[in-house]
Amino acid sequence: MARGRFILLEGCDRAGKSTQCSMLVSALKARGHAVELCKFPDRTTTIGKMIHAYLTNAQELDDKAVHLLFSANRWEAMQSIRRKLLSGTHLVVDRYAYSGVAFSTAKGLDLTWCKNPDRGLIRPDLTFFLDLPTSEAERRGGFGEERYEKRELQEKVRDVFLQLQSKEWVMIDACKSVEAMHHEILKETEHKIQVAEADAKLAEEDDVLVEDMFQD
Ligand code: NYM
Ligand code: MG
Repeated sequence: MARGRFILLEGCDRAGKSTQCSMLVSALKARGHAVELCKFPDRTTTIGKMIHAYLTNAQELDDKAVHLLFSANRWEAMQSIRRKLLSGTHLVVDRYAYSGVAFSTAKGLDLTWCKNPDRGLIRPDLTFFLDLPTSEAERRGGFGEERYEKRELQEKVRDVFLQLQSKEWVMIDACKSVEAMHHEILKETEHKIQVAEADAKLAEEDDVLVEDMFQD
């Protein structure tokens, strides 16, 4: 049996990631796949609550300390993510380590320093980057409510994201309609799943997880 695929959606704030994640989960479910949604930061855990307090300006924290909390919030989810993927459940993930590096580097921390705590996390099989010009993001509702939702910072964040781009990335123009984006994302995801299933049938070995985030 093929393990589940790790499908990541990344992008700046207000690009439409959460909408696309839930549409993708529903579409995959409707096609009979076992699939779950995961979101980072996961604000429900003890670490996630500290992150939430920081993001909503209820609490001040050193930039490096909060960077490590975001990373720890991913590490605390790894056992559960590994178990789900190995049992054949696909995961649609709303933000991950690329957001971690992009936001902290944009604030002025060193890029390599930012990557280090996330090294060895499970690597996504497919990453969609929802690309939206900052001027357009600003026009969308709610921009400016949380820490980081400022034009100058978002522009820097986008630059770092683009530096981090790797071969499993698919660029999505987030100015397109919700439906058009969904169509593209679903098509690429289904293709990825079909190839994995076909490979698993042919292969002698197990379909293994890759736990080498940022190790190349
Ligand atoms: N963010 C998110 C980080 O700064 N580092 C991280 O590792 C992650 C996962 O948190 N502005 C930032 C990006 C967002 C903010 O995310 C909250 P969301 O998706 O709006 O809940
Ligand atoms: Mg947000």
